Amino acid sequence: MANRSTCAYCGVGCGIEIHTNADGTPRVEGDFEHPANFGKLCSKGSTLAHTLTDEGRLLHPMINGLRASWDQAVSYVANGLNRIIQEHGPDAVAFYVSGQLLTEDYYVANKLMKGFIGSANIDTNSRLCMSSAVAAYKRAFGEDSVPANYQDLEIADLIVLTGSNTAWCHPILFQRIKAAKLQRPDMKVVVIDPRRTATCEIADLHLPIKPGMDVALFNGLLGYLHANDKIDPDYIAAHCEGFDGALASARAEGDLSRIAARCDLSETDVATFYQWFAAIDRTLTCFSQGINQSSQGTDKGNAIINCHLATGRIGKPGASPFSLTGQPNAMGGREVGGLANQLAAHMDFDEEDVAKVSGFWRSPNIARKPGLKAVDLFDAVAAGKVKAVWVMGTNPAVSLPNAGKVVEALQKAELVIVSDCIETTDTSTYAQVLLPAAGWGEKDGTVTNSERRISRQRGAIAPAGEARQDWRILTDVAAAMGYGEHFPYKTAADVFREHAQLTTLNRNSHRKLDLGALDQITEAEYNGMAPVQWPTLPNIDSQRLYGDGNFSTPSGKACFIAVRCQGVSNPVSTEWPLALNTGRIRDQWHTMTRTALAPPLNAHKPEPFVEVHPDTATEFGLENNKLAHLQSPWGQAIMKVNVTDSMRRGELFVPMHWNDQWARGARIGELVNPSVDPVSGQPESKHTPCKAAAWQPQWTAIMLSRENLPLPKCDYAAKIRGQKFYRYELAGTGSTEDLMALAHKLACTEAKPSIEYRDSKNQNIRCAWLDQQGLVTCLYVGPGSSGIIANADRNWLASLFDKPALEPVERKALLSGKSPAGVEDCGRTICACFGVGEKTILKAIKQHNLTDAADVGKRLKAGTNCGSCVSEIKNLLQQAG
Ligand SMILES: Nc1nc2c(c(=O)[nH]1)N[C@H]1C(S)=C(S)[C@@H](COP(=O)(O)OP(=O)(O)OC[C@H]3O[C@@H](n4cnc5c(=O)[nH]c(N)nc54)[C@H](O)[C@@H]3O)O[C@H]1N2
Ligand SMILES: Nc1nc2c(c(=O)[nH]1)N[C@H]1C(S)=C(S)[C@@H](COP(=O)(O)OP(=O)(O)OC[C@H]3O[C@@H](n4cnc5c(=O)[nH]c(N)nc54)[C@H](O)[C@@H]3O)O[C@H]1N2
Ligand code: SF4
Ligand SMILES: [Mo]
Repeated sequence: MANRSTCAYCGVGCGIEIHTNADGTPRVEGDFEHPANFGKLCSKGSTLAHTLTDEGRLLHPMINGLRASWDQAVSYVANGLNRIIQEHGPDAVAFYVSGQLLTEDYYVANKLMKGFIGSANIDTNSRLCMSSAVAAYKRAFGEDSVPANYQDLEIADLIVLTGSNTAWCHPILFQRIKAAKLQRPDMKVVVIDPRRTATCEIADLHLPIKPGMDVALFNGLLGYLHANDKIDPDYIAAHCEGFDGALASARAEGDLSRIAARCDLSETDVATFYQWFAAIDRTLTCFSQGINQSSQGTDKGNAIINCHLATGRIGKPGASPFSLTGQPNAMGGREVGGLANQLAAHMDFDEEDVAKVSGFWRSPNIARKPGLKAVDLFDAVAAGKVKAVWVMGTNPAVSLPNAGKVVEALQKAELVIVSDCIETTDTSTYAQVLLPAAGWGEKDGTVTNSERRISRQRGAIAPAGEARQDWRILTDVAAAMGYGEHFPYKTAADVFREHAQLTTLNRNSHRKLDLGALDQITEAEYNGMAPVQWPTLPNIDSQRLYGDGNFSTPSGKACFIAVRCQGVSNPVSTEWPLALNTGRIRDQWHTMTRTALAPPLNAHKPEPFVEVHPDTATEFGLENNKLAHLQSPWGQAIMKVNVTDSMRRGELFVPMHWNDQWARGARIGELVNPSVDPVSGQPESKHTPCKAAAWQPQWTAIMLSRENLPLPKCDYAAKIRGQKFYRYELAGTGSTEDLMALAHKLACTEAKPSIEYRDSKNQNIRCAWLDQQGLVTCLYVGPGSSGIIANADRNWLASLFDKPALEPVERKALLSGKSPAGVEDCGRTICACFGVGEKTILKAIKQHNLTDAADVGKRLKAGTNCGSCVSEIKNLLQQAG
C-alpha cells in the first residue's frame, strides 16, 4: 500500500505517494487527492525516489572525526553546551535551523533554546528567504499571515508575478496558472523580473525592471490608482490606517515617466501594467525572492501590500498579495517561532506573551528579548561572542552571503555541531560533532505550505544507518542537559499536540494562528491526518484570511506603510561595474545535497554557469561556453559563460547551487554581499557589485568514471552524477609539461591505461581504463581550451557505462571521444522527465515540420509530464523556424 506524504522540496507542498516496487525499491507518484497538486509533480518531485539512497549519507554519530555511539554524542553535545553556558552565559550558544525541518523538530529546537537555555539565539535559514515577507505582513496586518490560497491562482483575472521565477521554483503553481489561462484566455499575467525567465512563457507583459527598484514601481502604482480614482475610499476608511502618509510618500516618487525612467522600463509598459491593475478587481500579486532578498525587501513587500489595501483587494476570491514561500516548511517554522525575533506561535517578546509562553512551558528561564539574526549570528561566532553553534538542516557555508567569512567563523568556534543527512557538506567539514538525521521518506511530522495548509510527511522506509529524527535528537539532548521532564515526547504526535495547544493561547487575542481543532489529536488521528488549512477552528472558513477587513492588529485595522525607494545598498561602480544576481535553476535544490544524486536532474544544466547579455559579454571579452572569472569585494569564482539576451545589459545571473562537493571555485555565496534589510535582517542576495573577465586555463579535461572520485584540486571542476557514471569537467593553470602525469593524477590511478593515445606534438592525451565489466574511466586532457574536450560526445561516452564489454569499433572511437558513425548524439537534455535532448528535438522539428510544443510532445513526450521545459521547447521551435 502506498504511503502518503508531502514533497521534500518547495513550498507548494505537493502530496506524494511513496510506493514500493516489486523489487523492494521505492517509487513516488503524485497524490491525486492532495489539494496542492491533484496528482501532478514537477521534475524534482517526480525524481525523489533517486534521493532515497545511502550514497553519501551520514550513517552514525561522529565526534572529532571518529565514530561514536548516540549516548556518547548526546552527552558530548549536552555537556559542551552546558559548560559554555555556565562559563559565558546562555547567549554564548546558538542554534541555526532550517525551513526544511518539520514543525515538530522546529518546535522542540525553539522550546529548548528560548524556553530552557534561556537565549533567543535560534535563527533559521528562513531569515535568508521569507523574513522580509514576514516583516511586511506583520507591519501591515499585525501578523505573519498569508491571506490567499492556491485556488486564487485559478480565479484571478490578473496575476502579477514579481521577483518570482514561478515556472522553475513553484512549478506546480505555474502549471495551475497556465491551465487556468488556457481555459480563460482573458486572464492576464504580468511578470516583473530583470531577467526574461521561463515564467515569461505565459506573460502578457514582462517588465524587465532595473534590480532593486520595485518600491518605486509600486509606489508609482499607488499614486496612479489615487490620481485615477481607482482606490476604494470606503474600505480604506473602515479598515485601514496610515493611507495619507503612504500616499504622500508614493507621490514623492515621481510621475509615471520618471518612474519608468528610474526603473529602466518603457513608459508604455508601465502604463499598461498600471491600467490593468486599476481596471481588474481580481488581482493577485505573487512575490518571492526578487522582492524579499533585498536591502529594502520589507519595504518592497509593503509597497505591494499598500496597493492591495488601497483597492480593498485582500483575502477576497482571486485578490490578495500572495507571498510564495520557498522551503517545504518555511511556514511551519514561522508558526513555532523559529525566527530569533519571534517567541512561539506568532507571539512576540512583549511581557504579556512572554508570561503566557513561560506559563505554558513552565520555564522560569525563558528568553525575554530577541536573539541574533542569521548574518549577525555568524558575525558573533566569528567575533568569538557566540562560542557554540548547532546547525540543523541547512548549509550556511554555501547559502549565507560572504560565505568565506562563515567558514572562518565555523573554524573559530569552540563547538560546532551539525545535524544533517549527508556526511560531507561544505558546513559539516568544520563540525566537531556530526549527528545523523533521518531524511525525507524516513521521518514523520508535518509541514505547512504557502497557503497555510498543514500536511503530513510520513516515513515509508527505515532511516539510513543509525539516523534519528531531529525532534528526537533534540529531545535527548534536552534531557541530557537536565530538562527531561519538560521534554517528555515519545512520538511526533506528542510534539504536534503540544504545539497546537500553545497556539490556542492566541484564542482571545487579535491573532489568527490557532490550531484549536487539533490540540487533542490522538496518535491514530495524527497518523491519518488529511491536509488542513489553519486556523483549524470549527465554524471558521480558513480558505482566506482578512476578507472581512478585520485584521490582526490591536485596532483590527490594517496599516499602510509609508515607503520610499532606496535602490540597492551597494550600487555598481567603475571598479565593480557589473550587478550580480543569484537564484535558482529548474532541476537543482539549493546546495544540491539531494538533487545532485538524481541523474535526471543533472542533465539540464550540468555545470556552474554565469548568464550574461551578448553586448556585455563582448564588452568584457566573455565567450559562450568558455570560462569566466568573477570577482566581488567579498570573493571570487570561476564558471562557464552562458550568453543570452534574456539578461539585461550590465548584469550577471549565477545559480546559488554549486559548492565544494560538486564543483571547485563555484561557490557563489563567497561573492555575495552581506548587506541586510534593516527591518527583517534578510540579506540582499539578489544584488552584488562585481567584475568579470575571460579566464584562460593552461589545460582542460573531461573524464567519465564508474567510480565516485574525489574532485581534484584544480581551479575549475564540476562533478556530474549520471546513471552509472560520474562525469568531471576540469580546467587548471598547472603546467601541461607532462600531460600523462596530469592524467594519472586526475584519474586517481597509477595503473597504465588500457587504451592510450597522444597526438604527434604530445599535446593531447586520450586514455581509457577497462576491466572485465567494461569501461572504468576515460579521460581526455589537452592544453588551453582544447578542441577535443569541447567536441567530445558526452552522451555517447556516458552510454558506454551501460555496456558489459566494448565492441572493437567502440574502443577505437573511444580514442577520439566521438561516437562512431551512425550513433546519434542527442545533445544536452531539455526534458528531464523523459530525458529528451536538444538535438533530438531540433531534428524532430525539422523532419516533421513541427510548429508547436504540443506537437513536439506528441512525437517525443518531451514537455508532457511536468511541463517545465515547454518554454525551452518553444525557443527551439523559434530557432528552427
Ligand atoms: N528548482 C528549485 N525550486 C525551488 C528552490 C530551489 O532551490 N530550486 N528553492 C525554493 C526556495 S527555498 C525558494 S525561497 C524559492 C525561490 O523562488 P524564486 O524567488 O522564484 O527564485 P529565485 O531564482 O531565487 O529568484 C526569483 C527571481 O527574482 C528576480 N529578481 C532579482 N532581482 C530582482 C528585483 O530587484 N526585482 C524583481 N522584481 N525581481 C528580481 C531574479 O532574476 C529571479 O528570476 O524557490 C523554491 N523552489
Ligand atoms: N546567493 C544566494 N544565496 C542564497 C539564496 C539565493 O537566492 N542566492 N537563497 C537563500 C534561500 S531563499 C534559502 S531557503 C537558503 C537555502 O540554503 P540551505 O538551507 O543552506 O540549503 P540546503 O541545501 O537546502 O540545505 C539543507 C541541508 O539540510 C540537510 N537536510 C535535509 N533534510 C534534513 C532533515 O530532515 N534534517 C536535517 N538535520 N538535515 C536535513 C541537507 O542534506 C542539506 O545539507 O539559501 C539562501 N541563500
Ligand atoms: S512543485 Fe514543489 S512541492 Fe510540488 S513536486 Fe515540485 S518541488 Fe515538490
Ligand atoms: Mo528559500
